[in-house]
Amino acid sequence: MANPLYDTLFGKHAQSAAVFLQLPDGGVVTYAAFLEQAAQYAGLLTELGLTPGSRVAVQLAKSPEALAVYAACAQAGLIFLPLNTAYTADELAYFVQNSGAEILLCDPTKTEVLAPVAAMAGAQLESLSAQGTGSFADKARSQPRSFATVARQEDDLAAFLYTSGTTGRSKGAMLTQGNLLSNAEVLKDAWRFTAADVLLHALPIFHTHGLFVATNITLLAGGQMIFLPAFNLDAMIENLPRASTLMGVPTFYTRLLEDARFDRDLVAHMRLFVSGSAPLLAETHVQFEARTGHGILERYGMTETNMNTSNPYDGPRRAGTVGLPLAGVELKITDSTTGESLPQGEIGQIEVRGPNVFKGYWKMPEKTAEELRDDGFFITGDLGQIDADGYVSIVGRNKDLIISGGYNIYPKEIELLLDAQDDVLESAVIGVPHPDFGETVVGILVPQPGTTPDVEAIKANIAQALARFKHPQKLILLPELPRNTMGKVQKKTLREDYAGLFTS
Ligand code: MLC
Ligand code: AMP
Repeated sequence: MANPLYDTLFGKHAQSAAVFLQLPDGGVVTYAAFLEQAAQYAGLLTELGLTPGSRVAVQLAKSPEALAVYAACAQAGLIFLPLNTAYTADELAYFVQNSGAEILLCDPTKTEVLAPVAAMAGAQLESLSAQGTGSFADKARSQPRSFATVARQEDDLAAFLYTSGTTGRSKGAMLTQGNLLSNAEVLKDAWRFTAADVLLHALPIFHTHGLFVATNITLLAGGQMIFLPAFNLDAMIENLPRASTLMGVPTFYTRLLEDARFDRDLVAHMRLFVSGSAPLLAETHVQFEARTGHGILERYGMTETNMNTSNPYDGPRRAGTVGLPLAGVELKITDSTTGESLPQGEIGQIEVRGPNVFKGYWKMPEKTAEELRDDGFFITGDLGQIDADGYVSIVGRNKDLIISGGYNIYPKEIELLLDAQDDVLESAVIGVPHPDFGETVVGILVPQPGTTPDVEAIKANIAQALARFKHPQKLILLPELPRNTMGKVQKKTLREDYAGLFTS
């Protein structure tokens, strides 16, 4: 096959007049039209000097155009690097520089603030809006509507997704064509996706869940997506009657359950509800089933591995578990000190191996070696256990990570910033339970002796540096941090002390 990812997900639909995307304004995008658009983008990216293996950094609002850039990258053999639209210019600078992206695509409203970012990284800057305007769109219009697909192999890189680390520095997870394809194929079968499916798509398309899970499976099956720009309760209620499946983070489901319009009749025709990216509370699962008669299918994955486990399509979907390893995925529970496998039933670190597991972190061989073993097992940083029937439960994390509304937040990144603020001696950032986001961020500040930090000034500095979803919802001053006898900060104590901040 000339280009496995492009041919299998996109190319086979090139002549298809079937609908791919349904838009909120009532418009539709057919497969053929989508792929013509992608071909024009592939032509332009090539004309702009990008060659197979070049990185294409994009910070674009969710739209058919933004998705077409993904298809264009696949067709031209370029590495797609999508970035959260909430990232600030400071955050973006690191990604563009670190990845060596040759081009940064952004919204036309952001070109001024991002021009210095692109210039510093030596990247070209082009703009593309959700309405199809901007310099990139203008230049693409004169490109041919077909493009000679660049030959690639399964082992060639298709995408970089940045994921933060415990040291505070983000790492570019390198995903191959084979990683993405193998997972899409397994999930399409496991979840029985067909061309008759209409997926209600309200997730962002810069992360694994919305891009590689939801979109790739739909493409593979030849189905449709109702493509909402973001999650909005009214739009969800309005569109559910036309959908057959929904994929969401737990916040989607808790928000739907809070709305009286969300009842059994509204979703009686639905085939499947999938949840992932963060723990779905067992009580949410139970409440959802009682309300709708549908058992949410919970699955477990991550940026570096795509999906690892899933509850069964047929068979019990067990609340509080993430189901069984997917076909082709090996999963074991190991002792975090020795790395040895633990007997069934014991709690330990989750390790996975399979065609879904990434190639490593871009230009970070030491980090890669720490997490990806020579024998191919990836140490996920999640703690879990396997029951007698093979169902996996995630019981905690071996990594200092907060998941808020499905977004990962690494405390170290925020602590480094807080520590650098005037009159701050040190800080600790923790996640505490939150009714809407599952967890949310709280910052604890220890003042320099004899000083009182200016909390408002600190908040302003955080706003300048970090995406909104990473901002601590509360900053608390404490005279000192709890430490154990070794001097290590006891975050567990802090989490217990502040557990009721947002829930009681
Ligand atoms: C938005 N805000 C958040 C937030 N999302 N704050 C914390 N955590 C979040 N997740 C901010 C907004 O900027 C806003 O700030 C305020 O919180 C309230 O906004 P909102 O309107 O209530 O939120 P909303 O925009 O509706 O977004 C919530 C959400 C969204 C849950 C719909 O965050 C979302 O789509 N999350 C999905 C993330 C995702 O796709 N994760 C998959 C990762 S892949 P202000 O200042 O304006 O009030 C992965 C692998 C795997 O993990 O297994 O899937
Ligand atoms: P990310 O790095 O954004 O891909 O997030 C991956 C992390 O999300 C995993 O390592 C888990 O900690 C968490 N995660 C994903 N799915 C689930 C789930 N169903 N239940 C609990 N945690 C999950």
